[in-house]
Amino acid sequence: MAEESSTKSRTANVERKTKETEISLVLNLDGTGESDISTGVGFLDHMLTALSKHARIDLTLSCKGDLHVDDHHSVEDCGIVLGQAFKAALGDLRGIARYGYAYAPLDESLSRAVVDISGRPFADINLNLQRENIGNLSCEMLPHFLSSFATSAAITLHVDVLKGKNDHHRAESAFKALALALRAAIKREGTDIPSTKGVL
Ligand SMILES: [Mn+2]
Repeated sequence: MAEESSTKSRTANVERKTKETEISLVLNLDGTGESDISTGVGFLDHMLTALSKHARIDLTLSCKGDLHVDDHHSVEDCGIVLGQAFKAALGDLRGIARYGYAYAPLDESLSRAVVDISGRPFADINLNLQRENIGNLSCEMLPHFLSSFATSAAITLHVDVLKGKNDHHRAESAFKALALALRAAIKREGTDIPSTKGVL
């Protein structure tokens, strides 16, 4: 049973349709970092491509949202669906490292991400972005995306941009730090449930 658990592929396929967005997402946590992402929000595509690449997670994501309103529903709902898929793909959490943390720079910017795949939804996100928008993405939606992801994935997530002068760099270093932290946390190390409670 434990043997089977450690070799089982960790994948998920989530479809979600509301009056605001229609999203289709396929995730493989044991991938190579291949992605095909089209959310309608260019900078979010750029961030999720980096997340996939550096977490070594395969991600196919398509979102058709109400961008005639603004980017809010599309960005938030992509975070929710990514979290749902992440939680589903992880399954019973047997054998995973559970904790992960990483720093990632991008030129002058430096970010830190700390993850606990805990079953406890909590996010504290400080990106310190200065601009209103990056392309057609509202900067306020990036912390909202990360909070929505953490809540629906039922993980504890702290992301802090520690340094930076350029918002594109700040955001990208944050997503790269998150990718590296997730990669460490989802790594399969054994067959135990990594909790003194025996359950996560
Ligand atoms: Mn970039």
